[in-house]
Amino acid sequence: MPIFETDRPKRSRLIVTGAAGGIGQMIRGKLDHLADEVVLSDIDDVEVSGNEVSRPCDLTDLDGIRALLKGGGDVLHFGGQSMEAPFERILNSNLIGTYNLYEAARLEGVRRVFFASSNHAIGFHPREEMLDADSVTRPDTLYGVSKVYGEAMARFYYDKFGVESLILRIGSCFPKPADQRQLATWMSVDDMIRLFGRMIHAHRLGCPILYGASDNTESWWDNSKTAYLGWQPQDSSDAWRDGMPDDYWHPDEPKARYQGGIFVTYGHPGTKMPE
Ligand code: NAI
Ligand code: 15L
Repeated sequence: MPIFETDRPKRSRLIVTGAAGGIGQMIRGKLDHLADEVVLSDIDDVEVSGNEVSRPCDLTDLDGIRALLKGGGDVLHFGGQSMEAPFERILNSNLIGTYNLYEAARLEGVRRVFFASSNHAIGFHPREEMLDADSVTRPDTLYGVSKVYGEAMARFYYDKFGVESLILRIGSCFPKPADQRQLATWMSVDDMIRLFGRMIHAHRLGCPILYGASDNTESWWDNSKTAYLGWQPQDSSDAWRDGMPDDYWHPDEPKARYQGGIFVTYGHPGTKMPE
């Protein structure tokens, strides 16, 4: 049954972590219709305008995250390590950081979280395989492992404490697709904003897993099991198909065989950040 936008009203507050990052900077300024006040948070202060306020906070600081979430509002959780990195960094920003975010949500009464997961949680599936919300995870990096952990944290906080999450395994969210692989994985920022709308206005969200890609002709992901949200991507990578450099290597090379692309070829990233 479709969920109508009138089901749950505009929020008084929307909190965005990772607001200084690539996606954070693309979405800011496009959230006014979803909330009266948009709270932008990253490690350092971020530039604000209109209905935005800046509240810097390190995700490793539980008290700081509690202060950020005090007063409620939905959370768009984009903060964290967004590439492969030594375990120390993954541990701090993604494992401790995600626990702190969900624990602060429970303690401060936040009911709804958008969790920015990644295609690297499933990156070792071959490109010929169509995945859906029930596909097993096959992380391709320690970074991908941290996203599987984040998805489990989201699910646990829903089942046990009722904190709802929309888990989005984002493909490649950039202004435009950068290579042949991204013709399949690309997601436009406007399609992401439309998804925030479904998440915020849905009367019941639950804890669905979705794949974050636009309406691209080449597709490895099937979102039909979460069609109850009524999200329909409207953009497509096809506009960039002609003229995209042919960088599809030999078809048996791992970076061409697997959905995670070049991430599957990375070696162990080490444990500690260099001094
Ligand atoms: P990004 O690396 O540009 O931004 C991440 C932000 O998180 C940075 O501004 C950084 O300062 C902040 N951050 C990191 N550790 C922090 C900490 N301990 N405390 C507070 N802030 C911290 O990443 P991007 O591209 O904007 O991605 C956002 C999220 O979406 C990430 O979680 C990433 O894993 C996920 N994602 C992004 C994809 C994309 O295509 N851009 C694809 C798949 C997932
Ligand atoms: C990700 O998870 C990264 O955060 C992003 O920078 C891209 O590499 C993206 O995946 C991708 O697979 O294209």
